[in-house]
Amino acid sequence: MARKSALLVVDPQNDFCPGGALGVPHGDAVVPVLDYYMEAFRRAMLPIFASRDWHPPQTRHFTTGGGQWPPHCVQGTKGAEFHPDLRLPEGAIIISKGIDPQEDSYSAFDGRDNSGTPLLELLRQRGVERLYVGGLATDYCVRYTTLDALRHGLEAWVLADASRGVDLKAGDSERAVAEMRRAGAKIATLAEVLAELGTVGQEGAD
Ligand code: VGL
Repeated sequence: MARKSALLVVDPQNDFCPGGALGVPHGDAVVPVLDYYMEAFRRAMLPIFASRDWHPPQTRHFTTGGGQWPPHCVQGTKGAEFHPDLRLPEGAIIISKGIDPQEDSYSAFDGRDNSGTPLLELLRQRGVERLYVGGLATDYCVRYTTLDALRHGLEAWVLADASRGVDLKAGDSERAVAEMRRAGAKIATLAEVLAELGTVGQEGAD
């Protein structure tokens, strides 16, 4: 049996791109790469999820509520919209997180689709065993999401060429990658993933 795969693009939102409220250096560089990945998963007819930070105006996550971050990705604002070059295929499932004003919700596994179903349940419903994760930011949402995926027994692949980090402290992203690897994640780039997708349906044939 082929391992059922899904793609999760994490928080490719205006506020995490240069010029945004919490701009990740070169964060916008992930967008065209994520577009390639999404096109490949669409062609392979595999599920595609896109998470977004979707905060209320007041939350403990923001400096204004005693938290660590300047206000960003407030529901309904331009900053919370996906980057305009992100080409979400039809059928892609949007996962909103950070809605609870008491929670940081870095992980997409804290998020739900628009009918309120949690990400893990959506993955289980689709029989997903392997999750490919890329986006913003390597050292926060990609990291927490990947570690949660592993904790829930999924195989997790981090898309190195489609992720960028905040790097509040120099080296944070490298440390995050090392931590995810130690926890069991694989690190991959587009060429490797395309090769894997090419084998979908053929694995275990021999
Ligand atoms: C994120 C910092 C604060 C992220 C979210 O999406 O990685 N980082 N909130």
